[in-house]
Amino acid sequence: MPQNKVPLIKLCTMLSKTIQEGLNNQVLMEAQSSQAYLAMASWAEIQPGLEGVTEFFFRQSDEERVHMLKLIRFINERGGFATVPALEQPVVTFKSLNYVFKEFLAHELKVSGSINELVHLALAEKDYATHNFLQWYVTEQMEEERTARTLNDKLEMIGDDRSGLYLFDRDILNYGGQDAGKK
Ligand code: OFO
Repeated sequence: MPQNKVPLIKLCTMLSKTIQEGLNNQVLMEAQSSQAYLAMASWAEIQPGLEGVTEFFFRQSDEERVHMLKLIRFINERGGFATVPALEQPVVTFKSLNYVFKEFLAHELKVSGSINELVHLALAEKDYATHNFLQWYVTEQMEEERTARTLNDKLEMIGDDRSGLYLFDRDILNYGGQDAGKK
């Protein structure tokens, strides 16, 4: 090949096939999270008086997209190929605000489980760079689970008290979601 020609395909990858698949599955999961929270934001926006909850889920959706991008960049930087996945339509209507937040917590627990599996895989494959990269997600999941639990506890406490719900909506932006776009 002439010296000034750059090969179109990187010849070596530092990611095993298993790790690459695992990371690409996580790309899908973060994209699904972003869509799921976008649907929650859109539902909240057409309910009366949920401006805070609406903004919280719009931010949460943006954050998940940032998490997805971070994975895509890592996979490609390590010589792999991040594949952008197709997405199914998320749940778009919700029977109550409490149900939205229960779904939020359930979703975060599922994502934590998936991150834990990936960490386990990285160790089993002796891929310490990926293991190190994933620690950011471990910490992030701890924070997001805590936020989701706290908000569920508050809603439980509030019950049907409308002034409590008013304060919940007013104060929700103090919990999570404020880092969207910073990572
Ligand atoms: Fe991607 O941070 Fe939770 O899900």
